[in-house]
Amino acid sequence: MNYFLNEEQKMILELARKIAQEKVAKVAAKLDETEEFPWEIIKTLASVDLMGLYISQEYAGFGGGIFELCLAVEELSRACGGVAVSYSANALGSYPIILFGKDEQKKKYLTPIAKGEKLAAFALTEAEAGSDAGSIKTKAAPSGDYYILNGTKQWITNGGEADIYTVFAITDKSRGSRGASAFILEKGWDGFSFGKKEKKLGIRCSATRELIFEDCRVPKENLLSKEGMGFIIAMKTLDNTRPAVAAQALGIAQGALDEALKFAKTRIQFGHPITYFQAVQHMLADMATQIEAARALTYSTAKMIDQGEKDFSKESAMSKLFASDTAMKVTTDAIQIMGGHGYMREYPLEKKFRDAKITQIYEGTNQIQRNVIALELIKQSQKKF
Ligand code: COS
Repeated sequence: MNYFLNEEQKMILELARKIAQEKVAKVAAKLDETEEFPWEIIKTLASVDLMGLYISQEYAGFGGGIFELCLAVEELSRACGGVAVSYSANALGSYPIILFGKDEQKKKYLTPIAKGEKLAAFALTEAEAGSDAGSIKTKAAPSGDYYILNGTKQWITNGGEADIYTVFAITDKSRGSRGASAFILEKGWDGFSFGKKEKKLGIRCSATRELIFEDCRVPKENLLSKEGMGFIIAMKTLDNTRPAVAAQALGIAQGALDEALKFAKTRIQFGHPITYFQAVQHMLADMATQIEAARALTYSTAKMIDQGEKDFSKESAMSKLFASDTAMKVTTDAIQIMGGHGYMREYPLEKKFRDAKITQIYEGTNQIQRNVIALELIKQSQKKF
């Protein structure tokens, strides 16, 4: 399929592909085993200016958007889903500032992120606030020139590794989700510490930790937008970044198809490579078709966002839903084609299968995506008729 990339987009794709093939693929299995954060790769990405792809040139970024981010995430993910999410969680942490930051906040925080000097993270989830993001309990109480934060965030990607955190906390309990506010926090501040690194099924080299706030003093100038805007900031951020999860899923699926096809062409059974058999051919055909459909949906959504469309919650949720379900299906079938080989850790497929699962869960489970799609569908149909 030709997506008519411009020269800059072709360059981004080729650069990300080269790094994925030459640097990431070689260490993916080792990083999975050691669960070591991929700092070397992040430094390489920074050295070729890929860390600030979606940040405006005014703040030292490349000036691209979600589409460019998706191109890079997809390529990295073809080689390793864990590396890809460490890269894209940086965007997730940056987007509240990109969308709602004041100029001084953007200058101070986006510039080092764009240069790859600092890494960002997004902290919304809590032990009792996963799908129900409106029920967070972390509190931010005003006190002079500061807010005092108390509470714990759970399962924060890039937690402990990142320097800059966009954190959501309640400033007015009586207003429900409308009482939430968003803040920018820095690693190292008094009263801000981290829990242990979680052990995960997949994306193992990425860091997932608790963030613990104990009377953490946050300067008032680090409030994003206004008090009470936190939930909207979180929702708008997720609308923007869900296509990047779709791109991660797409990359995992494409990587799995690449492996299965390579194997099937050389695996001889009953006197033929197994690509000779229609049962295998049909599985390969379905995998390729689903991947291309997911890519078309994801790229169209990313372009819709970058073109400045106002309303894209539905399309964003659709991309994430369809691409992540595709990744799960394709990695399952890729293992089936490779049989026992696919199941063995000697081959990269079992890791891709483990990495795929999280894409159906984070940045909103696929059940939440279906809720978002259905509600938007109903809302839009009421507007039309
Ligand atoms: N953009 C802008 N505003 C939005 C919005 C969006 N995408 N989604 C909701 N809002 C607004 C609503 O319009 C409503 O505004 P008012 O207070 O003015 O009426 C407010 O936010 C509350 O919306 P709603 O009542 O729909 O919120 P719910 O508590 O029912 O939650 C879901 C809605 C389930 C969609 C939300 O909690 C969600 O996305 N959950 C998943 C969270 C998630 O992705 N977690 C992963 C964290 S990052 S790994």
